[in-house]
Amino acid sequence: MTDLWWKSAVVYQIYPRSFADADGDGMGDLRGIIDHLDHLADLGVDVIWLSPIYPSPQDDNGYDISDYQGVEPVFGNLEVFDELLTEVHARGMKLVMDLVVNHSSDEHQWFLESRSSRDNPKRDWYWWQPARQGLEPGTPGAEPTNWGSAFGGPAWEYDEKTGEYYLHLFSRKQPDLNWENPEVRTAVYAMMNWWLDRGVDGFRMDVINMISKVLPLPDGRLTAGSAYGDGSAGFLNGPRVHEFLQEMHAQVFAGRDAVLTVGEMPGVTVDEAIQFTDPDRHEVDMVFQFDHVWADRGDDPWLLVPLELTRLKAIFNRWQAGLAEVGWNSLYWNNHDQPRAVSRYGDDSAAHRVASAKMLGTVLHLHRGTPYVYQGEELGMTNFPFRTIDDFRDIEALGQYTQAIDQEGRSPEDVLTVLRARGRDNARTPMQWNSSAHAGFTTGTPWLAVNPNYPEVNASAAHADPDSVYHYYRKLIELRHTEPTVVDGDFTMVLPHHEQLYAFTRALGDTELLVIGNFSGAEVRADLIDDWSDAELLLTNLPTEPKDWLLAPWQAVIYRRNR
Ligand code: TEU
Repeated sequence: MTDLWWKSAVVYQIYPRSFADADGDGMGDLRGIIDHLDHLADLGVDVIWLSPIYPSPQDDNGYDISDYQGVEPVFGNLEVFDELLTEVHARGMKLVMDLVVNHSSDEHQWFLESRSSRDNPKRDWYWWQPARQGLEPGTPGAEPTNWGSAFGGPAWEYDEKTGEYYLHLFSRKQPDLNWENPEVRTAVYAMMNWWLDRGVDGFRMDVINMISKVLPLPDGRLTAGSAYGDGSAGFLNGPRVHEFLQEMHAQVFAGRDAVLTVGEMPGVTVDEAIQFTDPDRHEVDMVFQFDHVWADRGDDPWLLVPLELTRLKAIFNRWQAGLAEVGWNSLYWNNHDQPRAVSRYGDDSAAHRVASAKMLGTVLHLHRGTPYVYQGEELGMTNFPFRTIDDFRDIEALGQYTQAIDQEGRSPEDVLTVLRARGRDNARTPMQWNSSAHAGFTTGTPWLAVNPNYPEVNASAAHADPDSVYHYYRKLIELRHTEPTVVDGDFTMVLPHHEQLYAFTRALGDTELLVIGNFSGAEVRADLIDDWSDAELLLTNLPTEPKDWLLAPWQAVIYRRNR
């Protein structure tokens, strides 16, 4: 058995504003979470990751924090937070917080001081720079570098009061903290220790591989059709990131053995991930990388590329092989930034929604790594039928829409087609609890519309139906808890070039598991070279077992045999 508890754990992510509203203001809250904890305990998850609940202007739904040591009043207060923590622990689960310290809100006290004058002691806590040499400050193109922000527009905001620009890789209300300044790091570590002393069980660290920047900040490569340079080489996995994380470990995590640390790292490579998660290096426990959710992305961001299963499998295979000896990865299809997996990589039509949601869960949960379930995934929740841009609330969708149309000459319909399929609001529609008004999410008016399929797709229907996605996920989670091969077994891809079937084995000691998922709406035969005829069927998502290895549309199977 493994000594690192989180290797056999399953994490459930809650996006608080969309989970459950107890006070009727249309926005989820901490009391709403407390009311629904049994839904999670019965599912069998070990850890809850809470997206940000701190005071925030909510420009990016809480990923813009104006006070790291409090609770946003819309969500509750510290007293209710402590109650939540107690209730989570009472059910044998852990609670992990979101740590957003690449940037703060522009309304954080630190930034208010920093922007107040050039000689303020906190000036250097953020990235302030003068206009590009020879250019008039505040005029187009005078930004210190050509970087674009993730949410559209330049990554620099001109501040007239002091005549300089500040850096924001995300919205202009999310200024980047300057990690080169040791005072910033000390303040962040103190805040983290404060939460851990309060009893929280760890942190998911937002874009933590962006905290170290290349000095001096370099211009990015310009690509055809894009208004800004790609600055990522200047801020992804920068020169001091390992040093900063090791320092954080020493200052915060040393001696706190049971905590969990997860580094969200867009663009991290396998080799870097090994370094980040090698236990001997004391950085983070696992990475949260993006390659498999970018598998349906082409060079042109405003063109939908259909999923090629062989591409998806090659990505997973590379990560499974790369971290086989040292390092650890997160496993996820969904989170608050991704469209719903059943609509993206499965089939959300009435005929196949349930089967394909279970198939996706089977394939994911049987890999090596720590699986994450994002709220609603356990119900097979789907993308939302967005019509116009007015249906979206996400700052990323709105900002990118404006940039693509106004600055890059795209057609609104092309951009909308991609946002409907990939937009983050797909994941953020309210959790569907039951078939009453607004899916039981709120008695008020929900901040974002509820998916109209809630009369059919909801938790109370799922609890009552033994064949629901929910009860199937329960079995997947239980399998990870009871079958060590799922946790520690070696991974081998089978049929890597097959275009419909995703097949692999896991092996540990005498035990070998075979997993096959049919990623298509057709019947497909698995032509296995190995003889698995004596194996025992552990789980399948359909009423009948395949005959002669003929898998029904979206069927998944898990077999076990002794070697
Ligand atoms: O997201 C990190 C990130 O890289 C995003 O750009 C994400 O890949 C993109 O939005 C997908 O379309 C984190 C948070 O998870 C996200 O919600 C925040 O908006 C972002 O950081 C800034 O804090």
